[in-house]
Amino acid sequence: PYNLEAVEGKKGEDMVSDAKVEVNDNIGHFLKKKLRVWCRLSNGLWGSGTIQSTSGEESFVSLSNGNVVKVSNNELLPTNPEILEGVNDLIQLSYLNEPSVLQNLKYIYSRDMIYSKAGLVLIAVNPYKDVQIYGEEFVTSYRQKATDNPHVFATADTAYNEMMNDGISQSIIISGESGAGKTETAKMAMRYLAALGGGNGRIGRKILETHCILEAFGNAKTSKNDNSSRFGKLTVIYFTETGKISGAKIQTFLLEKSRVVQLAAGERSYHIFYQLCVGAPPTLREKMNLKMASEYNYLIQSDSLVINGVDDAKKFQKLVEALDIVQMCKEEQEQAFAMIAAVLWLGNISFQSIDNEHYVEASADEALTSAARLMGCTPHELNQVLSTHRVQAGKDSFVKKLTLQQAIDSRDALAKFIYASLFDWLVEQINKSLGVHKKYIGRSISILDIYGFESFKKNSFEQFCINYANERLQQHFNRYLFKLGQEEYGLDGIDWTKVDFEDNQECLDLFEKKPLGIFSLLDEESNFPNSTDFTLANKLKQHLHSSSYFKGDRGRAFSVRHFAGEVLYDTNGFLEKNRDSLNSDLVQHLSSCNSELPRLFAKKRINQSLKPTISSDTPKQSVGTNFKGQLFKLMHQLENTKPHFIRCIKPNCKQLPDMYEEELVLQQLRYCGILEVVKISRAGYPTRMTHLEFAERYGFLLLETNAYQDPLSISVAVLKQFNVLPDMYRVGYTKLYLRTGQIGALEDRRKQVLQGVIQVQKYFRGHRA
Ligand code: AOV
Ligand code: MG
Repeated sequence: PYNLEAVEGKKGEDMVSDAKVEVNDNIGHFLKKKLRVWCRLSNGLWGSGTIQSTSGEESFVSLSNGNVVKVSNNELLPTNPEILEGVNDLIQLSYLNEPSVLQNLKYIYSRDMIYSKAGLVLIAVNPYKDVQIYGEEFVTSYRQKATDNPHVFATADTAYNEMMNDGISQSIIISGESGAGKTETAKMAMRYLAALGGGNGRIGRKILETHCILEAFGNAKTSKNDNSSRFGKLTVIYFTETGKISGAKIQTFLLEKSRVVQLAAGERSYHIFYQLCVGAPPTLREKMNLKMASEYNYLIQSDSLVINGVDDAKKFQKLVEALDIVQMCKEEQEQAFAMIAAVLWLGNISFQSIDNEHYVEASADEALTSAARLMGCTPHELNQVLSTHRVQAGKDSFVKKLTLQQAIDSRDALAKFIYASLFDWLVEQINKSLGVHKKYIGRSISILDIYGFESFKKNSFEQFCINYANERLQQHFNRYLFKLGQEEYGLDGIDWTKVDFEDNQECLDLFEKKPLGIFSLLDEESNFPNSTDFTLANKLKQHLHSSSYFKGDRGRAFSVRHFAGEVLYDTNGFLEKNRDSLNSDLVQHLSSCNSELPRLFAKKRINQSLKPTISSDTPKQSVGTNFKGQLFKLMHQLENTKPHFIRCIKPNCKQLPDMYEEELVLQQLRYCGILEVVKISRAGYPTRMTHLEFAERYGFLLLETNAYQDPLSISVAVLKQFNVLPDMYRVGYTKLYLRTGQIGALEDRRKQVLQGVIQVQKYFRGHRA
């Protein structure tokens, strides 16, 4: 085992290489020498203290607050020497244990340096305040590689350089719980890339302005995050041969539609509703008969109309500026806002019974007339489509009146459809504006920012889909960092001690297996005419009880053991949301409206339903199955890129600065396997290159060039010449494997030499001229 005394007083660097891969160090040495240790306290947290005495299996530890506690020796862990406090990369810790990792992150966080690394993974702890680390001077210093402190800029820089050097498309994959900082991190990564590949600046600026638009329409205040993304987003930025941005494409995933008509207490609907209500200029207000947010039923149901510290009116100005920048004309902007107002007025439509029967019609009031006008139809037509339903019986059709609940459902379905269609249309418009010439599609950097893992008091179909997406992403993370890496060593003849990790394939099977996985069973039940949320719950319990990731609960509920914790789902509404059926009358109605957008939305829907589906008895692909398919495609897309992972950590649940809740942080580190990542990284050789790649890249640096012929000999000669220690690399049958940090010196040397060559060329050119 690694001897602490022997290296105390040495500088960090040496100590690290001495520390090797000792992970679960023997505490005996610490007991004997009465050193500083971590001990687990009765509240489950870790405290640091000094051993006073040991008898048998127990020790007395004097804590830093003066208290002395008696603890079992099993509850003691070694601390790291002070010189290692606040290391940039967790792989530098001599003793790798949970309290040490926690302490290190806390130390860094308390100094407002929110980034650190766990081997190949960048860790970002949400500061919940403006930290002064994103200014132009930071961009410049990362561009010039003047600093090697971990930063999202550094990660983006690496992705860019690898794309340029290797010609391989890259991805920056950001994960973490809701509120952990994914969206902010993604924006920073794009800002840096825009600065690097800006070209004439316009396209970069456009890409950055899309955030403001998509956040207005796709983000909302939830109980976890005031600006929570309610859709998933992949932004692919394309680059030319010379590294300039040539265009971009945004791909979105499953927007949470239900929020438009239904809100949980304390939450808000999409920002755009409030922004429009308070920010629209007088002429626009008049045109749309716009009122304040507090007058709309869809918005007042949750008692939350404003967000602390957010000026919705100002945000609206920004939104309009952004729409201008992506070249959406004023007319189109107005059409989009009219759809938002139409949704709001739809929510105010009320129904009254006719002739004392239990059938209803819409009250002929301001809401009905305003909604109708905004959609481009008459109040009469709108009433007709909301309160009746055309039924086809053989060749004949007749009109059926609706009950109150049916009419409300039909109104809400229309509102949701309009909103979701508007969102898709906006993304399409933005993509047109960012459009990229086919010639340039090739090198790209994709930035993935999805909705984070969520567990509320009540979890429905939306959380179910969101958490499934996170489960998929976690597997990509695991596979890349653990599985593939380790398998490769074995195949290439490298000696290797395996590091265990939690594979979530079984949990994914629970969702995806056919015919007995949740999605399949859900589809089956969605197609039964008499099914209810209860029959669905029973079916799931009946078929899935044997999975250790599934647990049936009372009534309609069931729970899933996700990688990030157990979540209890309520099947209420699952079938309806999965079917997402829209009465064809509503679509017909929209297609006959006078306004352009409703007609466009209807046309798209009709085209979609004409597309052939996999089996003839399912009229339309369900939402769940469709989402699953989208994610498979996404994963496939990502597998063809070199990934760069960023893990965002939420330091507290209150969205407050300077507050570090150890238990919460620990949970997140555990769930995503950060400790294992560190173990692998420091035991492993994360830089891999084939002998040929290596020889081609660095071979020219050799002083004695003629002595070597084959790539392998050239590679080894390079390593020797640059004094890379034997323990820092391994030679496989096909590849070279290097420990972290080894390639840096070689790259620097290569750059210097190349720069030198360019200088010489310039010199000669100058002389010739
Ligand atoms: P999320 O994207 O991970 O949640 P966000 O990126 O929206 O989380 O971050 C939540 C809030 O934390 C932001 O609105 C900021 O106030 C703050 N924040 C995050 N990162 C930073 C940073 N680097 N500097 C300053 N403040 C920050 V969700 O989309 O809910 O899964 O669905
Ligand atoms: Mg987000």
